[in-house]
Amino acid sequence: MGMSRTRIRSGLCAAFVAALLGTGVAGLLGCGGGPQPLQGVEVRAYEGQDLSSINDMRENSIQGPQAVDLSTYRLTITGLVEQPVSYAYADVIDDHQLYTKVVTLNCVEGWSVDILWEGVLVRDLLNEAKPTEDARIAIFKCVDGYTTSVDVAYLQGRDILLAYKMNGLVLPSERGFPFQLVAEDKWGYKWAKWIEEIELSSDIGYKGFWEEFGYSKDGSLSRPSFGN
Ligand SMILES: Nc1nc2c(c(=O)[nH]1)N[C@H]1C(S)=C(S)[C@@H](COP(=O)(O)O)O[C@H]1N2
Ligand SMILES: [Mo]
Repeated sequence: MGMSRTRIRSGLCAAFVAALLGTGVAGLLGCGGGPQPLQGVEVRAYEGQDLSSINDMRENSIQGPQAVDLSTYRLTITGLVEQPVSYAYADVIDDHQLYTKVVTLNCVEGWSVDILWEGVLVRDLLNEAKPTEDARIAIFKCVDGYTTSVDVAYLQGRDILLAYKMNGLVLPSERGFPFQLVAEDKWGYKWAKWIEEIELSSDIGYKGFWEEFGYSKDGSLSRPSFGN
């Protein structure tokens, strides 16, 4: 009797999760345990600070919004690493400490947004892949063909997030689902969206998509965005 009730409940739970597949929230919901998130409402203030809205961001990505299928999606860490890794979406989120932080994204076009980001530390993922001593830069490769790079030292010396949520909601597909780099203190073009590969390289002359057009490789907000 008790057995069959349990079976019905877990069957319902599986059906519930199955119904959510494709919306980008499956995998975030465990069955049983803590509170289950319902359809989300965007957080607009955090510890007394007003936040921007997801809708304040402009969509000007090189190929428009990308639809990523989680059933085939992998995030890989490749190149100059001792241990190449390949994560499913849930591996990234479930197997690593999650952190939140309010960080401002500034686009060179003159707009900015203050957003509460949630994600894992890029450093924690790199530690699993073990970059070799020759690795100087990390190239972020995205589903839309976009690329950009940051120094390995920047990722290892600071708390840099790979975000899967913004303002409390799973990243919408136009905002980079499943993952966006929160490239704190760098111009928006360093904030790679729809990331599928992080390649470690020794090529300090490497230029990503906008860098090829003359934008700075370093991309620090404290320096001019154009030229190096
Ligand atoms: N994959 C990918 N990531 C990208 C871009 C892009 O075109 N493709 N544009 C960049 C630029 S120029 C900015 S300002 C930010 C903006 O993020 P948003 O479009 O979500 O506002 O994403 C960055 N990341
Ligand atoms: Mo931008």
